[in-house]
Amino acid sequence: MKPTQDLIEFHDLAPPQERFLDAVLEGFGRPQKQIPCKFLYDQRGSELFEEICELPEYYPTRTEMALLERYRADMAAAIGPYCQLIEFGSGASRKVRLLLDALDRPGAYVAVDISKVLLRQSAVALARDYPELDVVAICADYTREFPLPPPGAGMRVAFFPGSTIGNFTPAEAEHFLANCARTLRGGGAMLIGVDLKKNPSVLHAAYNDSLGVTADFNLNLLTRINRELGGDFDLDRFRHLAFYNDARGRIEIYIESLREQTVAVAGRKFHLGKGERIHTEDSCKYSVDEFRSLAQRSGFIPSAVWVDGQGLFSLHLLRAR
Ligand code: AVI
Repeated sequence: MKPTQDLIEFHDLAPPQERFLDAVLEGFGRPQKQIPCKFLYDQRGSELFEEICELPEYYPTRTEMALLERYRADMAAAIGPYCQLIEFGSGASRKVRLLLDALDRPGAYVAVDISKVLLRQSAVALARDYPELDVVAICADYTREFPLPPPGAGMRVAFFPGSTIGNFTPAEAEHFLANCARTLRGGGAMLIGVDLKKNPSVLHAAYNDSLGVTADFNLNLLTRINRELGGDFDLDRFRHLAFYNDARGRIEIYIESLREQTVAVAGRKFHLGKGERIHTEDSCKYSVDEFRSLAQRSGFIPSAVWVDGQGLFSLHLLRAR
């Protein structure tokens, strides 16, 4: 068996970490208190998110997997042989295997993720299972520009599943897609998973699951502040709040204070009124046409789109101009 270091090419391009403390102090200083959603994903938060993906109410993961399984031959036909597949936020590199199994002699897989340990483990495991594939792992923040290996003989394809694009504001999404379109220009394409607008009761259930896993995922931010920033949040004095904002087409997620209270973070005191909310995440939902327009504005030519029979989730193939 090849030694691990010979199986993959690894590049550490991780930016100096934005300090959690700075983000919390800055966010708590705003009229609408907020914490950027990327801080939800510490070790425990990532584990809880994996649990969310298995919940009966959380349809996106299984619906997207089913779409990939059902239509991957069409996707592979549109992509052609020897492609270079670049996955943003590759995590455990699970979904990409469905695609790799259908592709015609894929040339290279470039996994990009900010979580170094998971990235390396998953890339090595994948390289062992796909010995013909060149596997490159890049530890980077994919929302910023970073160098990629040169394209190969086939199409360069960016893979961005999971509707993570929904956690960006529409303006951020357009900016991110425009950067991708630039990277992929000259014949490249993007395959991206996008959660669809639907009956709000389905969305409400997906973000307010009956086991309370999403609540734990959200409130874990306070546990993280207590542990890492010397916070004194009493979790019993807060609750998870998630609802669909119809006008803005998004699920909004907050931590709500159940009473008037003062909390400390790194020796600084903050007042919270009863019912006051800390904004922790948005999850934007798009109709197929809305997303195609967004992609077009970003420099892509929308090509095929695959949607499940219940109209829950979409996978778009976008061609770069
Ligand atoms: C990662 N992201 C696509 C998830 C979503 O559905 O917006 C994050 C999430 N937050 C609560 N549940 C899931």
